[in-house]
Amino acid sequence: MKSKLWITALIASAVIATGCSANNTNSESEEMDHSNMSEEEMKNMEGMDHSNMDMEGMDMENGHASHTNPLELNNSTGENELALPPLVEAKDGVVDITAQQGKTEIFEGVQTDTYGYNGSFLGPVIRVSEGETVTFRTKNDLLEPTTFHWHGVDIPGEGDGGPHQLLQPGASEDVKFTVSQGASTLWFHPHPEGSTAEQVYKGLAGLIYVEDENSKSLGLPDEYGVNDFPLVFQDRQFNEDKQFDYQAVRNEDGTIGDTMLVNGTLNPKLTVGKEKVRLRLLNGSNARNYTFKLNTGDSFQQIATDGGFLNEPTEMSEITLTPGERAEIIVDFSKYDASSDVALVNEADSILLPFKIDEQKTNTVAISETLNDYVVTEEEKNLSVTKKLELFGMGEMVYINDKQFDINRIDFTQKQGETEIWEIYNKPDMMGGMTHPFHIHGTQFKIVSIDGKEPPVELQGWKDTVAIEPDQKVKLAVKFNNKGIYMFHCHVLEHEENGMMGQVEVL
Ligand SMILES: [Cu+2]
Repeated sequence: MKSKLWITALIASAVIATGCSANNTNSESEEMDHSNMSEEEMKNMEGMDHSNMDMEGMDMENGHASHTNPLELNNSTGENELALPPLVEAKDGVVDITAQQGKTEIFEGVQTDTYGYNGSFLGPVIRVSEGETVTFRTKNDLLEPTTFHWHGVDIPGEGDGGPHQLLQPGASEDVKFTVSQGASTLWFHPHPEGSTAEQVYKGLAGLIYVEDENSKSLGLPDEYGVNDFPLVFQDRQFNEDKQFDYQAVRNEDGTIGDTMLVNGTLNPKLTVGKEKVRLRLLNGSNARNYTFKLNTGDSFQQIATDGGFLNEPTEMSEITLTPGERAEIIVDFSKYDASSDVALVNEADSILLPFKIDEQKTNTVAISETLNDYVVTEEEKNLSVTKKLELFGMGEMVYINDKQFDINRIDFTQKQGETEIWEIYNKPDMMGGMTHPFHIHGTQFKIVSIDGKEPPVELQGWKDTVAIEPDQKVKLAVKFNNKGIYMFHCHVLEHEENGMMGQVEVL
């Protein structure tokens, strides 16, 4: 089987080489070029059984290579006001979170079968504060096993919700921990081995806001749903009946779609005041990357990375997020008026989220010039590399250090509270390779260097997911504050599922 797969992959590689760029961007829309393929090869491909043998890096149904995110995104018509997830806080120290199935009217008059937390689709925003001891009372009301993984949360391994903590249908579990990290926008999603990608695709994803003393004193817009908005970006592909048919559209190199949902809303618009507004961006997609910018060409300020504030608001004209990554930005709408055509767009100028300006709503906030005291110390810069990881492959043949995930194998150990330098190299393949968003559970790390250089200012902050381009070598300073077993993996969910994942045990 293995050798057959390799041959298949070689054919596929040869075929898609023409249309594949080294960068996994979504700016291109292209059909696969079959011109350099022999008739014999074409016949073989047509006769192939896709049910148990997928073409690596290639989606035969749609006739294109996934390497380049070829499905173009729709433009939001802006006909629907953006859905705002319910904001929940602990009551008597407890937050109830139930994974359930339901039906959601995404398209007018049509019920789509979906998954959600505490509702039919997606999840709430759970707001906690640093120092607070909280119990997440999780319950699985699905008809299949799931887990509850807290992405970016500094939490003991036994509560992390990795593949070891499978919750059977009908089962409940309390996850109690003390919030020990600063203000940040984190998220949660399932992580069961073999069905993470499909469960997320159907709607299991929610946000966690951590607040602290600092975040309240910075003058940042922080009125939820007024001048502080969560934005969860997910591309999906619906079938003719407007249903998710994940298995039909699954792509081994990352499932993408042509239909943009923001907070689960199709064709969304967001009404904002003529004022500074804080947008908390999450790339919650299985595989698509986004480069966010304003259609006006105006810049905005980035204030936070995955796990906390940047030291200063940073002027940006665009920002790229790979799956799992977050950023907080401040957009100053005071220079626009009700007639302005302002929208958040993607790199290829597809309209993601048009804004409507409500001129009656104004507020002058003075945002602090200093937000954080993040630093990569000289000591951390001088530490030698103690863990080396090599990411390689595509499709079903994705590896970390030539190995695929085995739940019974611990790949590394690390001591609690000790900083180690992890060096991660994305080894290119014969086609150049693709960007892998590399994520470590249970910690926020610092990027020490990218190809030996200091990271750009927008990456000088706490991170839990880092985009590593082909042939790039990234050094991370990693410290775990808790003990237990944690996953590290590519956050292209299909890559993770295909084995691009390992385990570190913190002792
Ligand atoms: Cu990957």
